[in-house]
Amino acid sequence: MALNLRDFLAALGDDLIRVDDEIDPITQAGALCSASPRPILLNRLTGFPGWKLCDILVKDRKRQAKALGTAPQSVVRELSDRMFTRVPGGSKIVSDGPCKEVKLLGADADITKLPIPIHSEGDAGRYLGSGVTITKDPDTGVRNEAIIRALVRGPRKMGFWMAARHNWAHLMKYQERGLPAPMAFAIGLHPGYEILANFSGRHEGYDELEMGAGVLGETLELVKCETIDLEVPAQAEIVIEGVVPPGVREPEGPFGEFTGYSKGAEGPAPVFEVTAITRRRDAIYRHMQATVFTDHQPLVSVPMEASLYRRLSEIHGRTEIHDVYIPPWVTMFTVFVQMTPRWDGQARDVLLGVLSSPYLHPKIAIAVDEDVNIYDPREVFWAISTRLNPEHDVIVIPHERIHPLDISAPNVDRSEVTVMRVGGKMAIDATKPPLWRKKEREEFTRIKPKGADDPALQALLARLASMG
Ligand SMILES: [Mn+2]
Repeated sequence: MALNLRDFLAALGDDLIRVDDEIDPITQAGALCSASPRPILLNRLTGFPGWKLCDILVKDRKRQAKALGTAPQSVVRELSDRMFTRVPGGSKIVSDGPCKEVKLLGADADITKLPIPIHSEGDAGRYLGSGVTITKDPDTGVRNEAIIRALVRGPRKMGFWMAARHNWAHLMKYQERGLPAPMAFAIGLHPGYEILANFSGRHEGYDELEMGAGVLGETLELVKCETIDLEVPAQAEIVIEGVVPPGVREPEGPFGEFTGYSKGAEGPAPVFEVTAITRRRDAIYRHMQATVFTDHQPLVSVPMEASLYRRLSEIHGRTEIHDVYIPPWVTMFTVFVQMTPRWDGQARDVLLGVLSSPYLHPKIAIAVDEDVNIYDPREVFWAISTRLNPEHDVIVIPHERIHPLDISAPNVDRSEVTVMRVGGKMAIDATKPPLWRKKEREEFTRIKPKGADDPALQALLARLASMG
């Protein structure tokens, strides 16, 4: 049974918010998806008869767990284990698939006929922000995936900004040879694949979708594109095929991003020329609203949390890391680590590990102990307030490379490669004294209100907790 978007939506049951009112996807979907607390499906789209649009599939741990087939409290550990032990999953080329039910070639391949929304006020236009972007290394034949932003510039033309370094390296190889680079956008996959598409670490000999197949425990079915030399997931709702002509640059942006701002990356950018659209007959448009507190942050932060979990666990040979959390409300720039430090300096080294990883996002790293709930910001601020001595426990590191969309630091170069920002990073060690300082650590044992463990009070305590 091949995993796909529509089966995932069906399995959500009443968890899925179904909107039957007629909605203009271009001008109204952005606000609705942004406000939706859980998965949403727009059933009637003005100007796009027969189409549906969905979003907000993996915003919180509960739905991430559903996408990955695990429990909410073990998303990070389980994903980390599967990503690095089951890799790579199998893939096979099949001759046909659901994404080929409708084939639109030449002038019929008109992307303006897809219900692609304007995400935010002030955006340069309609943006495809949900396409799993597929390229191939012309030397090794290994594909790469990432999710990028692409501006609809006409029926068969998009402009795009690409921070994804592996895809970019592929495009540059074609450009150096003066050749158009084949590229495809696969829209509407099972969200487990969408999460893995955002993995940024090294993968040699396999791509992110095959990594996803390993994580999800299935064999990925791929079909060949109609007009370019590339393979795409057979179960996709929609596939846009095309080429990136070498050396062509045109203005792109502004585009409201996951940071809550629309500035930071606009400028000359490559273009994508559409050669074909293939899709399911009753295709569902998977949107990823790119504003704050949407799917946009967890789609990137979940593989980042899992990668960091593994990376940090290896510091000093073995470090007891319990969980890693990058809340959607910190725009991926702050990372919470729950750990038990054994030795002096261990928490600091873990924090430095957070700040120097395959990912450029982490700017602020905060470590707390196992008795602090990292999913409750009040708990984290309690730990910072009571366990932190700022003259010893805060490290500010100057002159680091930071995320291209972090406009708090200056853009030092808008080169061919990417926006280059250089700024500070900060490590905050809010852990207790380490295990080997037993006596000092004990002083930080949290007090419990009298009666907290009294069996006779448990029902009443639960009732009070539920009333908060
Ligand atoms: Mn990659």
